Amino acid sequence: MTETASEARPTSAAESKDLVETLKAEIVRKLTYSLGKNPSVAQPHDWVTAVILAVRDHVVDVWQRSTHESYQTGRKRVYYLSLEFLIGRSLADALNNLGLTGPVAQAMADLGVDLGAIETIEPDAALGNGGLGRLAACYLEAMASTGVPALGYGIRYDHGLFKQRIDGGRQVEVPEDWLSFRNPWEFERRESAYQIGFGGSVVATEKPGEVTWNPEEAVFAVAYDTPIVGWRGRDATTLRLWRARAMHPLSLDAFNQGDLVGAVAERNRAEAISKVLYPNDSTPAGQELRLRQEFFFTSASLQDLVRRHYRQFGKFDNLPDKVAIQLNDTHPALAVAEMMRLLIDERGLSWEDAWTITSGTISYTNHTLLPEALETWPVALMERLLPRHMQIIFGINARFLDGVRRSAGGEGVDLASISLIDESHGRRVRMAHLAFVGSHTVNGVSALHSRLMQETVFAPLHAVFPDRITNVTNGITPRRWLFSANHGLTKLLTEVCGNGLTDDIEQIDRLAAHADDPGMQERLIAIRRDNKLKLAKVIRQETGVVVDPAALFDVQIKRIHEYKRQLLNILETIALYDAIRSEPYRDWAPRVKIFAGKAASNYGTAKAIINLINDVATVVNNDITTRDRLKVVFIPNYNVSAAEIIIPAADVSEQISTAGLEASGTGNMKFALNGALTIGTMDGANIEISERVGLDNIVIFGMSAAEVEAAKRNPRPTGEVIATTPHLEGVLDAVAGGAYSPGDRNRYAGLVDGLRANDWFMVLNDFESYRLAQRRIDGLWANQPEWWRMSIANTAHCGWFSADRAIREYAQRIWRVPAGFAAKG
Ligand code: 26V
Repeated sequence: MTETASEARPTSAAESKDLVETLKAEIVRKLTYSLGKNPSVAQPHDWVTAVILAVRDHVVDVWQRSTHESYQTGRKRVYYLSLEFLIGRSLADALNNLGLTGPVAQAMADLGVDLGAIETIEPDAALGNGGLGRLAACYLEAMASTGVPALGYGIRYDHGLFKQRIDGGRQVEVPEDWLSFRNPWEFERRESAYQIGFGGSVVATEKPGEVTWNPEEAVFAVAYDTPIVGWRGRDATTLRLWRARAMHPLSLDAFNQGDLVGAVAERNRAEAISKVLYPNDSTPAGQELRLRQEFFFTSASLQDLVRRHYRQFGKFDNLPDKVAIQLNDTHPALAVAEMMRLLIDERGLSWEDAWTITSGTISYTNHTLLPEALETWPVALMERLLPRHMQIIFGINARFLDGVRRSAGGEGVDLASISLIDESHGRRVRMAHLAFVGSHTVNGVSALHSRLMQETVFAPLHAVFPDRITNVTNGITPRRWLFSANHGLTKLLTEVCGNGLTDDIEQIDRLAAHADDPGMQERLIAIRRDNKLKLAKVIRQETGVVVDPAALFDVQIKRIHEYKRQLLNILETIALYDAIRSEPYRDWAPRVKIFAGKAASNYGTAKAIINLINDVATVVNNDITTRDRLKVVFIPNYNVSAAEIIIPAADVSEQISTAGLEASGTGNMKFALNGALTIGTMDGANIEISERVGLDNIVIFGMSAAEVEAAKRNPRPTGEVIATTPHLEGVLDAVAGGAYSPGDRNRYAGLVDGLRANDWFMVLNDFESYRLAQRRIDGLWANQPEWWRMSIANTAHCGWFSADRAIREYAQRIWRVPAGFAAKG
């Protein structure tokens, strides 16, 4: 293989001086000729853009070589279809992977600019809501790092996830505008545009059995490509995002009649498709625009890959050998019907051949079992918007149900439960069933989640296809979440575990031998302290609250959701506050309770929880009795960049979802890898973390998934739970009575009434167990050598949660594509 960017990194001082000079020249060239700015008048924003453009050239070198190579060798390629990619900033990651962090910083310093100070100008690309979108971003980077040829397909939203401001303790949503300064990473591909149809009718052609779909409306999907470079610049993947453009930007008829609004109506309607990301995690919006988004990007992506394949091979029967399509949740589930349509209607294949190819190519990842989160679309809406696809779905369903009925034991099967159409709620298409039936493999994202898929939501389908569901536990990229985010720890780790660590993160287990070494512990304490000082500065800037870096930093950062139980955390915080006030002279372990996260704008309960956290913060932070022992902060506008600062500074990681409801979690992995101790339930990937770090290195509490199930079937009266749980009544009464909202005493009456009426998420049931677990944490914190022994065990045993490992599992067991690079680089 040819020498690549980071392998070509300088070995001598002279070479590195040359490199810095070259980079300086490249950056100044971009500033001058691409931005038209003279260095003497360039603003920080111009400098960042110039650096990105210069670095992008290095990425492009890698990208073109690897794309060319995979094309030449005809290797199988992975197409990752995802409505969300939560990328965050890209510069630091790209520099890090190219081995250019130091040289570029030096080049900028020579030019009189502090790179660290201006990097934060790059906007966060927030084209995702949370875990599902961040996972897609980690996987694109990990595919580039493990040498799996891949393309990620999604939508280039003009506006990503809203920005969050906290105003008087309440969340206010502000539109996000990441493209306002253009996006220097992307390449617009005007030549790669596809027509996407909607509505209209299906008519028979003169050939018997053949039909054509005549859409009434069509929009263009225009491609924008961003290269994602992998570790050591050995390979790169492509993120191809689609933008909707009108076929006719202006109606001249309307214009000539003076109807200026009507003249751009078609354009507005078309371009609405890629206007904004749905903040879709309170309830699926169920709106037509969302369905249009889903079909828009699915169709564009499939047309693109089908065309590319045909151009290269001139046939379709080998599609499953050359193409693996991964559906990131059901959002692209229409791929099953669209692939059938493309192969049958546009390429003339038979139904049977098209089905063999479609189901041999597609696989599907499920990311949640919450019944209210499973997508369904009204048949009537589908018939109106996608009449041909609805026909195809009926066709798939009829053949599927028929096949089951005729199979051995088929008479006993409850066909209504496996049907793609839910007839009990006014005829709706079950997108998860469609994805399941149209895929060769379906996976969950943690061991527990995959097992629950088999036992609950997909049990009837699992009985028909017992080999289809498998598990691939999620992973995170160690490049961003350890090497980039935590320089101090990375330096120590490479010293202790060897330089090979950065190529094979699982070598991190060599740290385990040093768990009891006081010298090692001292160094880790110093690193954590530095990270906490940085975070304390951010907290002060963002909230005005001064926190002591010597205190225990206890962190819960994630989307605000009842099942994630921020409410349990804040209620226990109140109990702790009461306890400190009633025994002010006890030596309480000083704590800072740190929260961050966004609530969907239409999710009232989640917003009330944010409000409560802020109200509790106001009371606690102004109370002189608890001043040195307890602080509560809510950091506004949680995003990827905030996570990169917060996680390396955490002592405790809160992973306290109601067991059975968090499919995996990935924040839990990032914290543990950075050495935080987890307080968590036996849920999602927490279980696998506990298995790897050992039960004596994690603080587990609460009901198991099975216990939650049993309690839901046979609920204990909440009055009884409250009466038998110490401190709980007092805490609830205080919140409900307005002790934390003196200006509006009724503010939380509804929230507390809700809990008393129905403790669906087991907040009351798990309260005491959680409180005791927190007091166990206090005890551990008091014994610092023990604490740091545990912390070391967490870092040492979490290398397995690398996205590289996850990608290798997908590559071997689902995609059947060889990873280009072995574990060691
Ligand atoms: C959607 C909805 C909509 C209805 C109400 C409840 C609800 C809850 C969650 C969602 C989002 C579902 C998709 C998702 O983001 N799942 C997350 O995927 C991560 C990556 O696999 C995983 O780590 C998280 O546990 C899982 O919640």
